[in-house]
Amino acid sequence: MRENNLLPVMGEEPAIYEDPLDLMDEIDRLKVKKDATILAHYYVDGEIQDIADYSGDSLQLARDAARVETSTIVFSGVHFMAETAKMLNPEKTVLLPDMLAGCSLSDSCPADKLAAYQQELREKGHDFVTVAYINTSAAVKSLCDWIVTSGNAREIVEERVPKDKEILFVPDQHLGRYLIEVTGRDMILWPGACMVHEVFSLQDLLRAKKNNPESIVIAHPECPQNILEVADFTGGTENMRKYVTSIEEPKTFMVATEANMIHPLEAAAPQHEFVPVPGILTDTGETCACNRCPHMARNTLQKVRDCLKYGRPEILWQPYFDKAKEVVQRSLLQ
Ligand code: CIZ
Repeated sequence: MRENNLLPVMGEEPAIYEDPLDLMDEIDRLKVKKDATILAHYYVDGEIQDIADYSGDSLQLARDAARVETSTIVFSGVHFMAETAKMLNPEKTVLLPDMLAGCSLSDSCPADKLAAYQQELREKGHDFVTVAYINTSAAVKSLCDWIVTSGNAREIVEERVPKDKEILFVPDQHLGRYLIEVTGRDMILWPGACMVHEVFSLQDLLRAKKNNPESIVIAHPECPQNILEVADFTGGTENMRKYVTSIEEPKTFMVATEANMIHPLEAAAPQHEFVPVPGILTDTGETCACNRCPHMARNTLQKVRDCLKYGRPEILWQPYFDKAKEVVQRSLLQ
């Protein structure tokens, strides 16, 4: 159970304490009354993952969203994920518990800047396709040729992006660098990074590994190269889950991704111990709890209950969704 139910998120007023078990019961009742399905990303609090109808990574949740039959989808995650759900199932009312749940990667690549850069590259004679990580706004997606997630990026780049084209990869430079390494395709990289994966402490990871040489380091490809170099396994969240379940003998895993990922890993493979890799505050050199995404943390049981109860905040259809939808469908559903 989360102990910090009373803690405010990013400058908000502290919430009034409500018993999490009562909230869960209320959410269950409202879900039926409002004909809703709850989707939760692996990076939200474990208690929200537990009450969700489906939990998973962006790829799986996008596919789940496309198949939802209830009239309402509550997407407990961040804004770009709820936009994707709306594009894939436009007739549904899609609710996001907190409209301010954004993404540092998405913010690093605004649509107007991307359009200007694409124009500049064309004027310089580059013949390229734009491949975007799913962590981008729908406006950015509408300017791209392919959308990838950490779960299908390698496959899309290897099997579907024409070999005779250059690739502009946005917005995550670390995932892009990893893809260059595993696919052998050259890419022009946008200089974005995830605020959580950018700050893992290599020093702490090496110390932990030295103290426990038998431990296995699993890292997300959004991590910088220095972390991936010491990882025994690199993969997105769903691949991490599959990897740990494939090992029967109890092990200790050092996990270099958002710390809430420990919850589905423990549920899938309870024989193992999972230790979150801490982040580092670069200006002070001190370790911190920044392996938690502040945007994902905006999702609380109270906000899930409130959005079910009041039917807002809602993701509304935008004109650029039509173009973005084509790219998303082609990339994630076919
Ligand atoms: O694709 C996703 O859901 C993200 C953001 C990370 C992951 O690896 O699942």
